[in-house]
Amino acid sequence: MFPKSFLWGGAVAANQCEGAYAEDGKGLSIADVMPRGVMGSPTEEPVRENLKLMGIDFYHRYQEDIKLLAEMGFKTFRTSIAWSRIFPKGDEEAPNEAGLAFYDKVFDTCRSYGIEPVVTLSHYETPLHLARTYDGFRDRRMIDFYLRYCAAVFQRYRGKVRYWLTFNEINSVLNHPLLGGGIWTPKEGLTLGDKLQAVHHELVASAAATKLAHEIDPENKVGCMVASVPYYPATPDPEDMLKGMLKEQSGYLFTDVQVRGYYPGYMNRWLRENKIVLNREYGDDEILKNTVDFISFSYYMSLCVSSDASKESANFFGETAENPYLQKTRWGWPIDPKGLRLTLNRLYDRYQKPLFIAENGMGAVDELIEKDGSYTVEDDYRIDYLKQHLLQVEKALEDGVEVMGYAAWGCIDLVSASTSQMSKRYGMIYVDRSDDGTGTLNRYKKKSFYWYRKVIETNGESLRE
Ligand code: BGP
Repeated sequence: MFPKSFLWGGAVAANQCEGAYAEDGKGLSIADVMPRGVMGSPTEEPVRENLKLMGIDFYHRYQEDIKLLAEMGFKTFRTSIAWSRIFPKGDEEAPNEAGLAFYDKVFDTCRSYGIEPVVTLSHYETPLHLARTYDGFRDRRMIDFYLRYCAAVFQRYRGKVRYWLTFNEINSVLNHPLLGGGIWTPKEGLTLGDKLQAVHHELVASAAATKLAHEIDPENKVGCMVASVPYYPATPDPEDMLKGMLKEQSGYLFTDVQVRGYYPGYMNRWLRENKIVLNREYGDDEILKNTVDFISFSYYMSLCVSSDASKESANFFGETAENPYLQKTRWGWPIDPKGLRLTLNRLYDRYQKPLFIAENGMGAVDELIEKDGSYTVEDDYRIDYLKQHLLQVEKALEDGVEVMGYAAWGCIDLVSASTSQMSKRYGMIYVDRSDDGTGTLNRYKKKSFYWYRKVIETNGESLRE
């Protein structure tokens, strides 16, 4: 059974839906120069092919969009603040009033429908100037720029926003340094030490932001946000098992620090083995003790590893082995609902903190059809995916795990983070826009819209129908 207070809802990110990339004083962000997501190199200037420049025009249509989410019965809406709307370059002294005013309207609209905003402070959208001038979080000065931004929004939205996430998928900086850490130097030019130094700066920034949020409003609840991927051993060979454990440590590193307040022992082994000396300043350990109130994570898949190199192949997710028990999405993401129950249990066993599923969903190609004089999408595949995952959330609740809520990723279609495509859709609301940028931007309700509305209305009871 889902608790009465369960936060049903969905999630988006500013850079993938707002558009209006240069309006009302907004500065450029890294997303504005990544026309191919992580699949290609960033460009010097924004180019027209970059679908994120217009996104789904949420900037001008937020009222219509939030109204639709309210119609589905949303209790929560996770979005991010585009840092470069508030501090266009990132290192200014004073915030941009027009940017602040925009989010006042967004959060007020949510509140008018009784929707609780969950706000990510940095979701793959570091101001471009900070990336290019400072090499993002490799530079310690980023901590102060980030905190200045946090202070401005914590003060401005005091009482309007109570749930904050410090960095989206903070562990992504290891694989995607530009996306996760605003690091302009190409990935190939970075050592593990460079990346761990940036990690340290982000962790200190996150902990200091947590402290600040609590000082500005004791009602604030701050969460970390990690991409959670369980790694399964390809066989019962202890070597495979161990490999999975080591892989998982590169994710746990972040939650261990953000939830426990200090670096785990295996971090010392990493540093020793790779001969890395981190630059840690006096006082950092004290700051790290400001731990989060809850843990949020994205869950899309499990992956499989083998100690036998011939069984692994290089792909989008690194070196992984095939899992013969799982189907994949069209983009090759393994589908594993039971892995979500496993993840929830593992995180809860490890930390005993409330968990919030900040993202989950399936990217798919949808076909808009005409039905009863209107347009819709018969997305039974999406309904099935979400249903199977939510049934596992319910099982985790029965296991005794404290789950605060569930936010379906891309509840309204938006531009993909990894590929920058529009055709990789997650939504329950269809947005008429194609990969070539054409389309009316009209919104249409998919079959999953009505399905999710019923799930929320019955507090999960209808999942068992
Ligand atoms: C997560 C990101 C999101 C989002 C999602 C789906 O990693 O936090 O921003 O986009 O993945 O990924 P994609 O858009 O690449 O399909």
